[in-house]
Amino acid sequence: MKRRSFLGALLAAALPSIAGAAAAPTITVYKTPTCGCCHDWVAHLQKNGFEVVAHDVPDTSPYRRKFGVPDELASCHTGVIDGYALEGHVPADDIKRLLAAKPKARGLSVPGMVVGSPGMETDGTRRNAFDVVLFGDAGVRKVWQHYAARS
Ligand SMILES: [Cu+2]
Repeated sequence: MKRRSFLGALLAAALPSIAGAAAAPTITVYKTPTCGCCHDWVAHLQKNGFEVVAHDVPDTSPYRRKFGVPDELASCHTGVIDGYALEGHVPADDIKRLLAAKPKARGLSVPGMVVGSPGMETDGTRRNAFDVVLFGDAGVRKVWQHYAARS
């Protein structure tokens, strides 16, 4: 599995045009091994057509730093796709829109752990309101998508 993903990465690096045409873009995810909601977020991505390569790491903060996620936007896991960071429980639709629009930014974050965001579902359809934040360097922040509360 490790070896296969390494070969996949090599191929993607060597053949960017072919990789770009692939139907299922790959999201690399860094999470801690005991994180249940991280696992559920990965399942949400897969259900929505993404390939996911998940790595269990003891601490995700070095990956946040590596991919330019500011501390105040931190959550439980850090993903990366096409050079964009994905922090926390970002919905698959917002990632698809990001990849289509290709804005000049570092990535998307759903800071914290919002009840009702993908992978954070509790009872039924209950959801707290949350924003998916598009972030860039020098403190640039934009609301990429707002989700209203639901009971
Ligand atoms: Cu979480």
